[in-house]
Amino acid sequence: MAPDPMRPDLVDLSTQELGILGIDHVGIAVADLDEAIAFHVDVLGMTLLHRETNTEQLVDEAMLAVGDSVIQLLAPTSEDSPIAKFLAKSGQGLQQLAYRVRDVEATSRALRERGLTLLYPESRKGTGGTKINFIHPKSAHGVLVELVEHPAD
Ligand code: CMX
Repeated sequence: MAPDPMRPDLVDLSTQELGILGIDHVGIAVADLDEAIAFHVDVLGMTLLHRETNTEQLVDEAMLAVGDSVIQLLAPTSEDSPIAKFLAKSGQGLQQLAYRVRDVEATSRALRERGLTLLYPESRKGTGGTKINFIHPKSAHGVLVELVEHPAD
């Protein structure tokens, strides 16, 4: 990224220096998790990697492998779930783009310093023992961006 002459206070950080390692997964909001898993496995030939309920995020979710990539299916467990709100407003579809990061607190801090709105003051529990935070879609060209730190990274 070229230095911004209007913001000499900002250091010229690359995605590597921000600790953004690559795309972790793409998340799809679905109404019925079993039906969506069956479609992705039986029709599209993907492999079911993992399934869990996240009581903090109020979602039933599944991770599926497609080649070297992963998609996440998300169904609401209650009317208060962000996924329930998304389904009510937009219907089923792409809900989030998730980047794998080395250190979610460090990346969140660096992005806040650059004026972005992060949803949580501290990271929360994500899929499979990960730590997560989100960039609000209004700060990221209309995309809900999840930052995911894996325990092994
Ligand atoms: N992608 C893009 N835009 C979105 C969006 C999404 N997923 N969800 C909401 N928006 C837009 C709305 O359409 C709305 O836009 P307009 O003002 O132009 O109509 C705007 O964002 C509204 O934002 P808001 O009033 O602040 O909040 P909402 O009640 O719509 O909630 C959000 C949005 C992102 C704060 C909420 O969905 C949230 O907290 N998400 C993070 C948690 C989450 O998604 N958990 C489930 C997944 C868990 C996991 O991945 O493990």
